[in-house]
Formats: sequence, C-alpha cells, structure tokens
Amino acid sequence: MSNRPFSFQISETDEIPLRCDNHITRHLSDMRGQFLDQRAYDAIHSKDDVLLYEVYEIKLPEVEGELQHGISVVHPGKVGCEYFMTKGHFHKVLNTAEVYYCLHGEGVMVMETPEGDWSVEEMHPGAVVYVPPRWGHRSVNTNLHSNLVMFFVYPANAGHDYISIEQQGFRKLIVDREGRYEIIDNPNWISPDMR
Ligand code: PAN
Ligand code: ZN
Repeated sequence: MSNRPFSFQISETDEIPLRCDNHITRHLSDMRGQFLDQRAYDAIHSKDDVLLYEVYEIKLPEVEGELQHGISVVHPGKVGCEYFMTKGHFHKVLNTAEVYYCLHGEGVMVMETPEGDWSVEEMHPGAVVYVPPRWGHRSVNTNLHSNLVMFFVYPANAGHDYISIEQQGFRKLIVDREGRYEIIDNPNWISPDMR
C-alpha cells in the first residue's frame, strides 16, 4: 500500500529527523573483519561494542516506483588509523543509482564497480554525490570531532548486497595521517580475477 503525499523537516545539523519509523543501528560487532587493524578492533571491542553509525528512515514499500530516503549518521572515531565508516554495499538490483546530500560534518564516499574501477568523492555540507548504477558505496567520517550526516534517496526495490563487500573488501581504504585523510590500497582486497 502506497503512502499519501507527506513532507517533513530536516535541518543542517546533526539532529535526528522528526519523522522516522525505522531506526537502524550498526555497532563495531557488525563490522568484524572490515577494519584493517584487527588488533585495534579487538582492543576497542573488548571494552565496548561502540555504536558506529545509524540510519533513520520512513518505512516504504520495497517496490519499483517508490523512492526510499532517509538520514545516515556516521559517528566520529577510528579503529587503528581507519575512520569509522559504514559497511558498504552494492545494490542487489545492481543497476540502481543513489543520491547523497551532505547536511553536516565532513567525510568521503568510497565507490567501486564490480570490475574494480574506484572513486572517492568528498562530502561536506551542501555537497551532493551521485552514486551511479553498479557502483558499490561506503560513507566514511573523516572528522574526528563531529557526526557525518547525509540525506540519501534510492529506488526502494534496490535491495542491499553486503556479502560481496564483506568477502572482497573495498579496493581503497581511508586512513588518518597526522590529522588529514589519506586514500591507501587495501592489502586484503580481492581483485575481480581472483574471485
Ligand atoms: C544508505 C546506507 C546507509 C548505511 O541508506 O544504507 O548509509 O550504510 P550500509 O547500508 O552500507 O550499512 C544506502 O546507501 N542505501 O542504499
Ligand atoms: Zn545504497
């Protein structure tokens, strides 16, 4: 059943949207094996299953024609020298795009095709990133003092393929080097011809 038209307010701060009926939380334990520095991961995890990021959505039917949209909030912090980030995914319907609009904070969108082409786009308030069809994507908060808050919208029937990224990783990692972010090769990335 489809919704009646509706509107709601979001502000350019890290406040949560007033209208939301689906709140997704992801903790360190949801990201096992995704950070490069396993020792740093274990050290943090042994003390606390830290909340890394949250997604606020309005429930919509996951069917063609609907546009899922909401707010993602990536909290500040690091595991080793890697910033807090989302799991990242391809859309299950690979040929579906997504738009992100940054409301607050600083970060990057790491993107990659199944063939191994890659791109990193900077996010800051007012920045829009277009994630084309077929591009896997992950948001990374590169500011250690504030949340990275973004509005996103994508076809509601897109679905999420998390397994591919869990298995092969992203080709590029985003690390902190003396207060600035740096893009490095992921030594554990499995290239398409080795899968
Ligand atoms: C976003 C993401 C959100 C969380 O809504 O789902 O940023 O990231 P993960 O899904 O990788 O945990 C989106 O890209 N939806 O398609
Ligand atoms: Zn997506």
